[in-house]
Amino acid sequence: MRFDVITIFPELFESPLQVSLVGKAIDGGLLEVEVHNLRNWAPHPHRKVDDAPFGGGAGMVMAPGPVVDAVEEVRRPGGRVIQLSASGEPLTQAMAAELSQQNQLVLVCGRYEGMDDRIQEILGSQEVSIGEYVLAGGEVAALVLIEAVARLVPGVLGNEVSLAEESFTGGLLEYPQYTRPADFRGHKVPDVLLSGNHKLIADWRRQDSALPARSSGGPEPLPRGAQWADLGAAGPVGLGSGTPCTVRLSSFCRAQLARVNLEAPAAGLLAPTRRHRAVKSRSKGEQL
Ligand code: JAH
Repeated sequence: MRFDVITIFPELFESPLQVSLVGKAIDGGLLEVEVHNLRNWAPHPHRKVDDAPFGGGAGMVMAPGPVVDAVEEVRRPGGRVIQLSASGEPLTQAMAAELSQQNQLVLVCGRYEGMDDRIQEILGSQEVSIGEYVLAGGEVAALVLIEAVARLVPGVLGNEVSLAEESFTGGLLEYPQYTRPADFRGHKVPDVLLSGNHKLIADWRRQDSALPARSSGGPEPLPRGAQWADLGAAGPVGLGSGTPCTVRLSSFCRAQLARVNLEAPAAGLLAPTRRHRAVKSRSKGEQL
């Protein structure tokens, strides 16, 4: 797989592409990443890539000329163009998996207050966000995307077992992990993990699989008018799409929440809980 990055700060990509998994994948020839300086396509003698916004307002806008020229030069047939943006489509594990099937991704890193809208229009690029916050530019977001996608390219992750596990969990579920020492400053590793009983360990890990953290932790209102049911007992839960379903919650409550989310992810059904919250609730008798 090949990435072409368009940026005014190619230096930002130096060490992140040299080390760790991505660095090794590049060394091993599984991944090609070419970083292009946008100013190579900027007009002489000033090599300016920005200009004032039509209609007025603060700051500068990335001009369309250099970006469109750059992408048209580096893009190969079938290559996808992605603009990293604060308000694009959210990068998810599912999107990363889909992107890892592509032959080429051209990543356009904006700077200034944003990019001329005609860049997206002309290139047909997809706008992708790694989260709802404003960065100084798209470079760090592009690195995040490269890392998330690269490790899903066949052969890049040395340990294919991890990937198989991820396909089961969607890549987001994890159970708490521990290594030696079994007692660190009086904080002990759960006994079950030292028991050698693989069935018990598997059960414990299923029950204790942590859901992805949300910013506030705990339940939040469902979209489109759906309501949270009382999750302390069996009860009706709105799917958001108008399809009702019932979730029976037992002592495996958290694992079941995880499973429902896996089976109906599009419904945005159940807000994940933070691990520390769930751990606390376990000691209070399995109530969320
Ligand atoms: C900021 C152009 N989703 C994170 C993200 C990505 C890009 C930008 N901000 C946040 C950005 C300034 C100019 C892009």
